[in-house]
Amino acid sequence: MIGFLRLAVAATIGLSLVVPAAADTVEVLATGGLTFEPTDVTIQSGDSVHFTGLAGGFHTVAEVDDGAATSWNGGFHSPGGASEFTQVFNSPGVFHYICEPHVFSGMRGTVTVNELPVPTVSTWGLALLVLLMLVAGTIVIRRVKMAT
Ligand SMILES: [Cu+2]
Repeated sequence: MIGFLRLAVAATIGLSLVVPAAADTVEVLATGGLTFEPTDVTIQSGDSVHFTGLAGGFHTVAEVDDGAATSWNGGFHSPGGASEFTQVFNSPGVFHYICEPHVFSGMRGTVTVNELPVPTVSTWGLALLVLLMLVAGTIVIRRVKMAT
């Protein structure tokens, strides 16, 4: 019984300390007004941006260097004629993109990707750990009392 409790407590500590952050997906809409809404988004490393509304307005999504209008740099690029496009960002940095047909109308945006935060102890993990420690402590105290 005590061996099982030790294992349970150790597993709880391990699980509560390493809680991977779930990857998020941010929505960006290519509008009829020749804008990306929102124009600038900030995400965490590992998150995605989902671009929609591309086909209706003949929009594209193409990464460019440093926000320049024409320096297509071979980064992410929506397939031609796609109605939607998803890009996963696994590296921190600032990524500028344009709509190629409408770049001179100012149709552009940026994705700022921040470093993934250091994992922290989750509230539920901590609560479960405290509960298990209370149960284990109670059992140990009862066994000590029974033995004496
Ligand atoms: Cu466009």
